[in-house]
Amino acid sequence: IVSLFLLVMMILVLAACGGDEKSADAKEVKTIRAGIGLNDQHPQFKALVKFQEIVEEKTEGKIKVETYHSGQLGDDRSMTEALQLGSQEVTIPSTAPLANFVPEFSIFDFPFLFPNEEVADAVLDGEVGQKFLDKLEDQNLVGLAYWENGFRDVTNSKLPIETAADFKGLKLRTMENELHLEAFKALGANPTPMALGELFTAMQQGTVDGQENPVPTIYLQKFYEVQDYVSNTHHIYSPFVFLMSKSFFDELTEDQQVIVKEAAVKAGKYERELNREANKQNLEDLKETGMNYTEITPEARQEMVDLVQPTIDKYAEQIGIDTVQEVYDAIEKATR
Ligand code: TF8
Repeated sequence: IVSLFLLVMMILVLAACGGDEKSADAKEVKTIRAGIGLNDQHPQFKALVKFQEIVEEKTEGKIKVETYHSGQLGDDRSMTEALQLGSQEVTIPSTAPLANFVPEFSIFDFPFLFPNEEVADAVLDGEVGQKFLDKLEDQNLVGLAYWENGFRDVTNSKLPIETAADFKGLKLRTMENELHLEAFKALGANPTPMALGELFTAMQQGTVDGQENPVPTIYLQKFYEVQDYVSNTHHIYSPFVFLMSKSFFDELTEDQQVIVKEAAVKAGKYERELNREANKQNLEDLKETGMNYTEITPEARQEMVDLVQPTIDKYAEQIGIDTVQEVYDAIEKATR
């Protein structure tokens, strides 16, 4: 009887230990709540579903991904804060609101920085891009990949914008980012920062005359219902950053960390592809809605470049000339 008792005890102790802690962790199912501001028609959401598929398949269901769109969990800024607190696991903001957490991210929002998407890909996916992602760790955030929001174009309800002079006095919504605010002041506009979720109503009620966003957003968020004019200013290339809460990331096993990282990169490649198709398709769609489309001449664009240059210089100094030069060098190298 004593030996039977010992045997039972041994089995119980072994069962309670269940091997080392890591494999105990691996048995439990973890849930990623992933939220974005745009709606479920946008390439960003379609690619988030791709991320979900890859992660759930590769982890054999050990990590579950719940997807939320249209700001159901909040806007870029509040969701990023939720990641810091560990009450949400994933969000994919533009770099502009992220600059409120890591100021250096403002550099990617320098007007007219990237000449085209391919150069942006090379710089962001390269060593320089990674250096910026590393800066997020101090903020309890992990940057897993760059996705694409894209080149931003101006829309409004007052007049076709052809030259810089047309910005004069225009009430323009900007993202919550100081550099954006100052750049539009330099162009002569009257900018107001606001979260994306408030924007449609603000345009509808005339609180603002216009806004600026990439074409897929203008079309898919139905801004054409309250805006008459769109110009291809392409004034800023807006990257997205795929963010994960660092406290959540640290709880994953090493294998799982590799899986989420690779899934974010792979889904990001897919997102960029979809987004570039959407850029072309949705511009045609916008014209079909009856929106008035204006192409900016090279001369008019150069005038805009000259007007925002002092703002760029000011922020370049704040960020640090060496850091800025590194980005400029990487752009030059990728452009050659
Ligand atoms: C903006 C941005 C947004 C995105 C989205 C909320 O204008 O371009 O559309 O950051 O994730 O606020």
